[in-house]
Amino acid sequence: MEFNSLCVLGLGYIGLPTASSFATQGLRVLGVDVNPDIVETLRNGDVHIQEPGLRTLVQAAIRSGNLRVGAHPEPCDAYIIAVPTPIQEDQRADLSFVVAASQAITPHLRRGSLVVLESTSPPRTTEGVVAPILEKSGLRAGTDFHLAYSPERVLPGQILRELIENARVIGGVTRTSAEAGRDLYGVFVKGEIILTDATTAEMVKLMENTYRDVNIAVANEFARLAERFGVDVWEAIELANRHPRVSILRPGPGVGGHCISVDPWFLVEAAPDLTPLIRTARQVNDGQPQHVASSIEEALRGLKGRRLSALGLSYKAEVDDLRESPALEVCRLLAARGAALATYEPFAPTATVQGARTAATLEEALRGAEAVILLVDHKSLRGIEPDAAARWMAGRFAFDTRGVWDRAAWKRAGFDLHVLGTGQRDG
Ligand code: SAJ
Repeated sequence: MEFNSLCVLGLGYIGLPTASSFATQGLRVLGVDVNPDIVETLRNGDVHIQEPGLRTLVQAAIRSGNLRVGAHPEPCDAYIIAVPTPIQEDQRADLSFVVAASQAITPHLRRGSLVVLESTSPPRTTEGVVAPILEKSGLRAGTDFHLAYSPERVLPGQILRELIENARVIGGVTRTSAEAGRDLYGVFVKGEIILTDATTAEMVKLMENTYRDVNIAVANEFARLAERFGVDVWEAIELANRHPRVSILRPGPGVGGHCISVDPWFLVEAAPDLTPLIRTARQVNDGQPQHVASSIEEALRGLKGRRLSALGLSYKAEVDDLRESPALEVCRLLAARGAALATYEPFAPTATVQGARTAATLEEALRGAEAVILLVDHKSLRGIEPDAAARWMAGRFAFDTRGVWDRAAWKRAGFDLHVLGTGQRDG
């Protein structure tokens, strides 16, 4: 099949780079977003998301004349739905954006059109939620129009490269629908394109992120065990990973972001009776900020009025994204327990935490502090000079939740350095 026009609904982390990539390959693309601020920003040649290389790509797409942005879809050969599927208070997926996007496409649907859902969704969403809405057009999915699910699998911070190079799974409600999807993504994807059915493709996405969440949960539990038994978990993991069939991930202050901390719940919601392990892994990772805050409180023998400096607020290194960030949660807990906290996030210098002071520079964050806590392993924070920290700070307590600081150097500078997952052995 050949596609000349495409409408991408949702211009976020996935929709915007996807729309731009198609446009720079010559397709006529309409990017649609319900948020008028996003449409306005893009029309003004600006980009609302920080991601390496994205600004250049979007500007090239707009300059080429192939990428337009607007608030409503128009008749096109193909439609990609890339809207958020947030999690509600009760840990169930909020599909209202997927529903609204499907409803917006329905009046424009024609015989032979292709619709692809990319948003991470519970199993059977494509067949059970999207298809019935689109079929209100009077056309039948898989017979009159093509319908497929294709999960995005790109890593924030490396989106542009991974969008092109990663293998892409396309699951159709029929084989012909999957093939239509392959013809569309083949325009810019260089990785392998693998065809399957829609529900398998939905499961693949959820399984990938759940596997990672469970692996991190076991690493966090190993860290707690190591603390109790006087072991250094970082050394133990490194040694265990020498085994040819073992690959343990890294412990830390918890799991954040809008994917791994959310997606496993979609499986728990779909089948609570079958998912005790997945649920427990989520609870272990969600409990990690609490564990870190309590470890700091214990090591400092109390938090009330203590002047602490927390470094890093984003959900992981080298991104400005604060969604579901465990670092933020640790800060909230420390502030709530009475610490006089200063925070510093180099990728989002104006980000605030209730009850804490926002520092614009590292020096401002550290000046006069009794204790420094590393929450995110940004390159610039990993490489902090302990001697400089010692000059600015009033106290000599340091806590590394990422296992990255050079222990000998911090000790040489006079610090009492505590590292998550390392227990003290008596004697
Ligand atoms: N983390 C650890 N220990 C580790 C690895 C990560 O504590 O060893 C923490 C991070 O600090 C962060 C969280 O886990 O808080 C998630 O970070 P991440 O880098 O593992 O993943 P995301 O959420 O940025 O991106 C994931 C990726 N999925 C997988 O690697 C299976 C990406 O490929 C997906 O496209 C993305 O989710 C998504 O959109 O679903």
